[in-house]
Amino acid sequence: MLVAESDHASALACRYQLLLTMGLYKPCKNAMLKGLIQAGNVILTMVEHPILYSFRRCPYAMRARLGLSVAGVTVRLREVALKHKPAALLQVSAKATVPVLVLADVEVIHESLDILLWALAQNDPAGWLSTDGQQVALMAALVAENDQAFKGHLDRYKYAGRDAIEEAHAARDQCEVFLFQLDERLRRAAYLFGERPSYVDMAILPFVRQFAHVDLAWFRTRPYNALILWLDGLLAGDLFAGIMTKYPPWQPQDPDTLWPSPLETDRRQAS
Ligand SMILES: N[C@@H](CCC(=O)N[C@@H](CS)C(=O)NCC(=O)O)C(=O)O
Repeated sequence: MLVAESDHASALACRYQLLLTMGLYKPCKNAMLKGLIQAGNVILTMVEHPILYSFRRCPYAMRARLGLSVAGVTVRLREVALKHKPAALLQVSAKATVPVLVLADVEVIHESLDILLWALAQNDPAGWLSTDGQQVALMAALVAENDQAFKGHLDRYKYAGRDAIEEAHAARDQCEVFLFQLDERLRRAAYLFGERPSYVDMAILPFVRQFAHVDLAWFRTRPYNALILWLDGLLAGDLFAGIMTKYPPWQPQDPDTLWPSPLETDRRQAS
C-alpha cells in the first residue's frame, strides 16, 4: 500500500466527502476507505485494474460502463453469461447480479449506481456530478423512481408473453407516466438537469433505451419528442458506442481484457 499526499489524493478524498454529503455514495463497509475520508489522506491500494463483471445488454451494466468509461478507469472486463455465472463472480458476490466491480480484495461494489458514482469520484472530466446544490435530492429521487417504479413497469412490458397483450399495454402506459415526466424536463433544457449531461442522464439512459427497443417503430410515433431527441443524441455519441463493444463470455483461463483500453480513453478525451 502506498500513502499518497499529492494534490490528486486530496482531491479524491474531497470528492468522496462531497458524495457522502450529497448522500450519493453510501459509506463503504471497508474501514480503509472510511479511514481515507477521516484522515483526509488517500490510501491507494496498488491495484492496477479493478475487475468488472458485466453483461453487454444489461442496462445496469451499461450505466456502470458509462461511468467507468467517462472517468477513464480501465478495468479487467469479464463478460458474464447470466445462465452460466462464473464461480469467481459467485465467490465475491452472493447476490451475483451484474454489474459487480471488484476493487482488489478489499472492496466489492455490487450496485450499478454505486459503480457509476465510484467511477466519477475517481475522475469526473465531463462534470457529471456537478450540481447547483438545490437539485441534489431531486436528482437522486429521479434515479430512484427509474430504478423502482419505472423498471418494474418496464419489465412487465418487455417480458409480457404474446398472449398477455393487455397486460403489456397497461405496463407500457405506466412506463409512459415516467417518460412524459422526463420529456417535460427535456423540453426546458437539453439534459435532465440542465444544459450539460449529469450522472442522472447516464443512470436513466439505458432504461429508456430498453423501453424504446421493445417496439422501436411505435416508440418513434409517441409525442415525447424532446425525450426521443435526447435518447438519439446520447446513443449516437462515441461514449455509448464505446461501452457496447462485444466480448465473448469470460473464461478463467483467458488473458485479461483491459477495457476501455487506455488508448481508446486518450483518443476520446482528446476529441
Ligand atoms: N440493483 C442491481 C440490479 C442489477 C441486475 O438486476 N442485473 C441483472 C442483469 S440486467 C442481473 O444480473 N440479473 C441476475 C440474473 O439474471 O441472474 C444494480 O443496480 O446493479
